[in-house]
Amino acid sequence: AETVADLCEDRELVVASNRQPYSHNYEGETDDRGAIDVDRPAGGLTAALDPVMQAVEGTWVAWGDGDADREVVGPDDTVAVPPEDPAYDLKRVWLTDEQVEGYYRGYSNQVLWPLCHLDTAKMTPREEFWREYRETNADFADAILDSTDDAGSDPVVWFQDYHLALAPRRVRNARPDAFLAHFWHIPWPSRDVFRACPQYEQLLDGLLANDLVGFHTEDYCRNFLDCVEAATDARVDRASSSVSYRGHRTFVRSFPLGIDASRQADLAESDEADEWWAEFSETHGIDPSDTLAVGVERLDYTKGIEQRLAALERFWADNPERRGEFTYVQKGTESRSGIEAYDRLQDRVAAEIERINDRFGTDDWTPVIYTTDHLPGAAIAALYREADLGLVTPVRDGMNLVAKEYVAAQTRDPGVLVLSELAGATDQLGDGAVLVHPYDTPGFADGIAEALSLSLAERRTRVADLQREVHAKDVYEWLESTFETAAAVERGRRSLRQS
Ligand code: GDG
Repeated sequence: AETVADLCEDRELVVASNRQPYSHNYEGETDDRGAIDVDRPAGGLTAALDPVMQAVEGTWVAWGDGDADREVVGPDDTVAVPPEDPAYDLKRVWLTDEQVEGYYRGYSNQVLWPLCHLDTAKMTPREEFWREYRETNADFADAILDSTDDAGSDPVVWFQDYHLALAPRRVRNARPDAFLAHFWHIPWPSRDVFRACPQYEQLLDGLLANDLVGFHTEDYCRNFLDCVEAATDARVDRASSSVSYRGHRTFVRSFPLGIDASRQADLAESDEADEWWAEFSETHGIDPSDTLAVGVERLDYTKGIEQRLAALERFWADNPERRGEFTYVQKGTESRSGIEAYDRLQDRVAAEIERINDRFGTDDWTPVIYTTDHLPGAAIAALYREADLGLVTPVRDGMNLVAKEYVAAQTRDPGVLVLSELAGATDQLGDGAVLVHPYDTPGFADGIAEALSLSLAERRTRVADLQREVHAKDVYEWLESTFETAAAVERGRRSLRQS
């Protein structure tokens, strides 16, 4: 919070993201308009940013959803949070059904998401998706401007992710004095892939209104600079990793996001984790002597779940002695349902698991235990802790925080991280993991066998190395380095203005 306070001094800090840090809901049945409940921050990023926002008393602009969210806001659409000790403003942006369909489910998740994960065949660039995306970005920008109107000069605005690529330009036009930063949580594709998007120029124009654009890895930064160079008349300076465009300079930097590693380790050792595991292992007949692998994700085609199931099937086929003893737990929460690619994936994953279980399963052993439930954090930590292998094998992933959580949760007999070459996290964790290629089924199956063969001493060394990395580069370090860089860029900008 100190680094953030340094940058913000007497300036207003505004964070803008699609998802809100707190959501309000009616208790009990949906049509019971009685007491209102608050859902707490869930994700690691929200949990890390929340105390910072409390310390600097900023404003968080996000999509508000539902009647209870509406009931608690004031005339400026703002509610003070956290509820028990209000410290900062949550300003809600309301979306029409058309906006939810076009901006969120449409352009964000059926154009930008597949584009940035190099799956252009899944792109659905409908005209109305783009229209709603533009309008919603304008709504976000207006809400941001509204919340900075009466603040002192030079507000600091920090945009999160691919939902808000256009908002920075509109804020910039109205507030040339503002300091604008953006963090992009998913990969940035190479320039030939990026061109597959019909609106590639407008997207770059929006993002280049920022003073600082952050990505998880150096590769994504380089791809971004390549795109800017190929598609605009901007001047790209590789030495300083910056872009001069329309009289404005944008710095491009990598900030690999981390997790709250200490919290994850504590969760893994919590009573709640123990209790959940006792019940889960009992229900599914898992013995302490069994070998266990785990996969934790949203059901998304980027996560490589089908490819992983193929490799596991190959492993059981090649290693019959492991049947009855080596079990895989897949936690796959439904996500973005109603979008065809996601509905089809859900069906295929369920069918594949059923087929594999029919092929190898016996009266007292199920090869793949499958749950689509959203589990409490302690349950996820228990799964990580108990698993001998953490299978994190996306076909493409901006970072992948599950890989880091698995590492941090190895508080007992250390397990092995089996990691895809194609995850952003591989830059940091590749050395201590067993690396596999998600599409190389036989190689992947061999990787599983290799991971299972590692000695205790070898597993300890690997986990110790990985834990050092995950604890040193945690989410708090990420915040600090982001704001340190932002402050340095801002100092440069001011001295330029004065000269
Ligand atoms: C995007 C990028 C990037 C999952 N199921 C449950 C649950 N989870 C939690 C995990 C983890 C998080 O969700 C998933 O984070 P990832 O990073 O793995 O993936 P995305 O959701 O795709 O996130 C990604 C990230 O943004 C951050 O920049 O790393 O590359 O795609 O924390 O533990 N948590 C609980 N119950 C569940 O059932 N409590």
